[in-house]
Amino acid sequence: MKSFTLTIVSVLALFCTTNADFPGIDRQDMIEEMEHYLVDNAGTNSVPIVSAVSSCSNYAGFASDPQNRGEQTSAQWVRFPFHDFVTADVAAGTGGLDASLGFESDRAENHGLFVNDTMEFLAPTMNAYISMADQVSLGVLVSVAECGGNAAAIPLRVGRIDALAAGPSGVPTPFTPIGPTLAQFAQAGFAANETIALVACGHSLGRVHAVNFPEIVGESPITSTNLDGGVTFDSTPTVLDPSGMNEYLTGTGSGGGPLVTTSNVSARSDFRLFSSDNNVTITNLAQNTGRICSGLFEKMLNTVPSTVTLSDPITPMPWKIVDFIMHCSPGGSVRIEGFIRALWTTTPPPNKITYNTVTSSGNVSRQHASDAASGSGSGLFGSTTYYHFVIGTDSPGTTSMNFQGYSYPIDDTIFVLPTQSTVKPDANTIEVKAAVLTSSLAGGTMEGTLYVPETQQGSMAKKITMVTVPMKFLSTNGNYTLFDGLVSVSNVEGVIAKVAVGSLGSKTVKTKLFNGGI
Ligand code: HEM
Ligand SMILES: *[C@@H]1O[C@H](CO)[C@@H](O)[C@H](O)[C@H]1NC(C)=O
Ligand SMILES: *[C@@H]1O[C@H](CO)[C@@H](O)[C@H](O)[C@H]1NC(C)=O
Ligand SMILES: *[C@@H]1O[C@H](CO)[C@@H](O)[C@H](O)[C@H]1NC(C)=O
Ligand SMILES: *[C@@H]1O[C@H](CO)[C@@H](O)[C@H](O)[C@H]1NC(C)=O
Ligand SMILES: *[C@@H]1O[C@H](CO)[C@@H](O)[C@H](O)[C@H]1NC(C)=O
Ligand SMILES: CC(=O)N[C@H]1CO[C@H](CO)[C@@H](O)[C@@H]1O
Repeated sequence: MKSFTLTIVSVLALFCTTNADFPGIDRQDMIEEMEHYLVDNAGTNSVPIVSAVSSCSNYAGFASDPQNRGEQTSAQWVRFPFHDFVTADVAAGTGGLDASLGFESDRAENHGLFVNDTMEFLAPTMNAYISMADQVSLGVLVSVAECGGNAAAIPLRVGRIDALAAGPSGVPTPFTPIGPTLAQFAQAGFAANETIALVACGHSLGRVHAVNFPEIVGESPITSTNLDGGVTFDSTPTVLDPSGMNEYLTGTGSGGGPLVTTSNVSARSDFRLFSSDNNVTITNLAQNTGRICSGLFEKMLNTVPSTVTLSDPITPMPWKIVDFIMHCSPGGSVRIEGFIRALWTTTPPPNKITYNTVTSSGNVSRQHASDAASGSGSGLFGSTTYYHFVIGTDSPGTTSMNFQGYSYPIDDTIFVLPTQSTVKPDANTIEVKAAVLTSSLAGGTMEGTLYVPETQQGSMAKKITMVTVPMKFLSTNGNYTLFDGLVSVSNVEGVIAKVAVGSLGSKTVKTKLFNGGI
């Protein structure tokens, strides 16, 4: 009994001290997923996130009559992390960017469409590799990039963990006096001058809406082409630039916007902040807007609970493998298949890519050629070209595929068989087939895991649930033993699968690569 308790405790300790990503999900896969979202913006294999803020004035939210709403997605995406992170207590190591705001949309301090518009838009693209909070960070980066800034200005990291419940309240409002406002930001790690600058950076984009704050801007801004009655902070609400700061300092244009000029003096929170140090910070910020705003946005996005370990910054990969799948024939021969992605700016890559495979004993295969280029895309970091490949491997024992100086690790000891596995969206079932080397099975048995994004109460963000797939013996194929398992799930979209025999785990695979997968 005693040793049983000790075992449980040490297993828990292991989970807590390593990192708190989902057990069984590799950091490298999280990094490559974020890289994909960052690079693949349009065309083949693209992710519809950058398009939501392209152009910067676009509204991709869910309110009716969107063209006449007076809303702007890039502004919503920059406002979201402020309301999410500012209740952090950095000394205690709690709170920060964790998407807890998704549960807090009904609080008066978070009034507006921005919380649920952001959560609803980003929910379909979250999965066990990429949390909602990581997507919120990406949202700020792409908004900056599309609103006059630079996509490389904010180094993007992954590893944020989503909260599963609301956090504390305390977001400053326009009526909050300056003392408590600065105290709240200080608790979240921002000095007074950083607070002034961060607020001014945020308020370079977007509007105060009459439907949210009639006591600040009145109701006259509401018209048939501005249904929410948006009043801009400055004369360039779709550019992250110093115009609002200069208009405040010189009394021109919007004069710094509604939170400076409103007749309701108690709601002049921007005026109180900007003037609190004799305009020193705002004057300096107007000279270096891009650099200072990017740095402060980065600090905001990287304010995370002490349980989170963020990755190194994501860098676009000139070469990578996507949608990698493995096959095992009845006789036990193994084939690998997938796409090579080239990322380039000026010189187009060749029409075919040559590659080889390498075994653990150092045997190098002859050079193979991919199929001809079959897809292309574009994005913030350049153009992409895709090449399908499929080849038999010297298995068991193949450990990598190599081309253009890039090496992709392969594990032919235990692997999911996507083209023999099936998703039935109507029945909400997923059938997983997988192979393991009989010598590695060593009389044991296989277990599968699905990482399923599920809807949850109180937030439009999804939560990832790990579903166990009981696996049964299916067949012996040469050196391999195949297993098969079927489970019901609450949702079949964005699911990731993995199999394991004891501590020997396979690579994870998106079930969109299965038959019928979405
Ligand atoms: C004392 C701190 C702050 C106060 C009192 C405040 C207050 C407000 C208010 C009242 C609005 C109007 C919202 C609406 O009607 O839709 C607004 C909009 C906005 N705020 Fe702040 N804010 C503060 C700090 C920040 C910070 C730190 C950021 C980001 C770094 C930020 C980014 C934005 C953006 C982008 C908008 C425009 C939203 C849109 O057009 O949908 N704010 N803010
Ligand atoms: C805030 O003040 C510190 C210390 O003087 C300075 O190093 C920093 O650059 C200032 N930041 C901003 C945004 O003004
Ligand atoms: C300012 O707004 C507050 C909150 O709505 C309201 O109580 C107050 O009467 C307003 N003051 C003026 C002068 O309009
Ligand atoms: C700061 O600038 C504002 C706007 O120009 C002005 O009203 C205010 O008097 C200035 N405050 C100080 C202390 O310079
Ligand atoms: C290495 O490759 C050669 C030629 O393809 C083959 O004959 C040999 O069996 C391989 N050795 C191992 C250890 O796989
Ligand atoms: C946002 O969505 C959540 C979850 O569906 C819901 O509980 C909440 O009331 C919504 N908030 C607003 C302001 O509509
Ligand atoms: C690693 C492994 O189990 N290899 C075996 C594959 O099958 C051949 C033929 O049965 C065996 O000789 C290998 O040892």
